[in-house]
Amino acid sequence: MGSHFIKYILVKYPGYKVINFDKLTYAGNLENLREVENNPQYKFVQGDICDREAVNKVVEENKIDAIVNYAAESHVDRSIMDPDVFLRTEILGSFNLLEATKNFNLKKMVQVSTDEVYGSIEEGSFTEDSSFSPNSPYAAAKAGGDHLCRAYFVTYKTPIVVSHSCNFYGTNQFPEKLIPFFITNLIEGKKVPLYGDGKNVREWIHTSDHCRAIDVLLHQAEAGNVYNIGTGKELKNIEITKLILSEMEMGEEMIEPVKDRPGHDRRYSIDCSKLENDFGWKAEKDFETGLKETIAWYKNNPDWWQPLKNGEHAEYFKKQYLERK
Ligand code: TDX
Repeated sequence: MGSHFIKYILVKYPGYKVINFDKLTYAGNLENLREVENNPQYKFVQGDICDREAVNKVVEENKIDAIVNYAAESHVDRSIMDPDVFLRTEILGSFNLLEATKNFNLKKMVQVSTDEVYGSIEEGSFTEDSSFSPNSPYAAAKAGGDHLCRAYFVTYKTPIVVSHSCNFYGTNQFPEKLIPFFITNLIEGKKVPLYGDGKNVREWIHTSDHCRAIDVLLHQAEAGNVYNIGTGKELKNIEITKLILSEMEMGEEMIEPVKDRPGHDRRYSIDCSKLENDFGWKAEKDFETGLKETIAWYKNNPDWWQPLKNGEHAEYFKKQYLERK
């Protein structure tokens, strides 16, 4: 998601200098930024937000005036297998960025967070005033980082805005998340493992709409505010699976019902009227169109995802598969 935002900002604000500070974990990929690597307004610095000194150095040396925190370990299944790195990145990493924002008097920090911190909701939608009730180690770690953001604003008036977004989809997404995982499995002729009864509900936003929302928060939102970023486009996993199958002209025999994810949240839903009322922001990308484009991108770019799925990460996918059998 961070690479989409960098490309978006460089086009929209040609005078801005963008520093991409990235640890390049398994999910980071400089290929995604190949088209801007020679742009004089863009610079890549490899580093970890958990490393306080490295964060301070990059902020000071580049006279950074704003931070957008896209850095996260983001995959729920991995957080169930191995939560340690999630806690460090989401909590300690956010803490280091908040410290830098405070100590170097930055103008703004935008925390990119998730609707998962609110937990599961059977009916209705969470607002920005809903309390946190995270259910996975990933969600609890994100909630920890977000609580720190709140505390820094209340205690130090650190200029922080927190965003809670629904599920992203689009191109260049590591092929472990539901949509790219299912698309790439089907391209490879493999079945798609649907957890539990397949009726868990998620709300979906295209990467382009998310970029527009973060742009608004970075430039217009008042410090101390929290905003939900959603689309209202709620779908059961089985519905998405059928849409993908139909677009790829394949049948439902490709669905493999598997054991449920432990602690699997039933439904996420957020009310994002605050974002619309304050700034007139609305999602623009129609889900069916965005999904078609995403499928076409994965079909046309096997060189991007095949090495990720079948190379050094093959072990992860195998382990996941065995867990769910
Ligand atoms: O193989 C699968 N089968 C399946 O049924 C996978 C990978 C997922 N699922 C289900 C689980 C979820 O109900 O699909 C749904 C979506 O799963 P993920 O893509 O893993 O996303 P989710 O668990 O909803 O979390 C995501 O949304 C919030 C992101 O991974 C987070 O980073 C984000 O903050």
